[in-house]
Amino acid sequence: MSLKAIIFDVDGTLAETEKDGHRIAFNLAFQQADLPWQWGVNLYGELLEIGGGKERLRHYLNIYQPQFDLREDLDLFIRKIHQNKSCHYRQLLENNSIPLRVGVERFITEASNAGLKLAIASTASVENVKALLDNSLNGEMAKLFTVIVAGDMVKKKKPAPDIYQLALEKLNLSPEECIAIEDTNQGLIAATQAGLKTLITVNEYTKQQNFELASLVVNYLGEKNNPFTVIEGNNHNHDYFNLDLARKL
Ligand code: XBP
Repeated sequence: MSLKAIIFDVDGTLAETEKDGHRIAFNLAFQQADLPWQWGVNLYGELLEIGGGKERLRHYLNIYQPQFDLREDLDLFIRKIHQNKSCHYRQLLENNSIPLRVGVERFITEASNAGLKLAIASTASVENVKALLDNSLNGEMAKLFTVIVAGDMVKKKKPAPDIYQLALEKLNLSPEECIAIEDTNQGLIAATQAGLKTLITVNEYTKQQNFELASLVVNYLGEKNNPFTVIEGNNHNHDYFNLDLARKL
């Protein structure tokens, strides 16, 4: 079956938004609420095990702040902090946009020019996904994606396959006609369970994770003059990720 669409994860895959985006935004929201919490780079790496900003905060409260005297309803508290965090995140992107990872712009342009559909399947909230797209490629990036599914559009977040299944449904394609691009083990499990072949582009937070289900694991998509490093799998003699290699996965 021929390749018809590419489904992208967002945070960590399109851009390194976790350490310098979401993490900083959480800390600003804590400060704003007079909470003495600071999520350092290492702690944030541990917290990333939990997908979804609201779910991550709930986990942090349970595990790291069990004595915290919550004077209001827990769901309301989490919603409020997350809402403020999202405002800070969007502000950070507007003031100082986080660059796309190596090869992302080239590859999405190549795929789109070749008539393939592009989709997004993210655990982050839709607003935060759109904020990244609106602040990339001079505001032209969102237009390239036919389908954007994210956050609370499904009940179960990654590693559950639901978000990828929803993307496939909206694309009206079978998993054999698409590939997924991810950066985490949870994302890989989600995509694989939805029947998708998956390319992994690792980052500092995820490079030690288990990617044995992936078709190929590289450090980034790469460019002709900035080739990728293959970590696991068959690169079919390619130096960077392009459509020809995507069709061979
Ligand atoms: C990444 C996530 C998100 C972000 C925070 O999703 O797990 O939770 O860290 O975003 P993906 P929100 O890699 O699937 O794009 O605060 O908007 O949830």
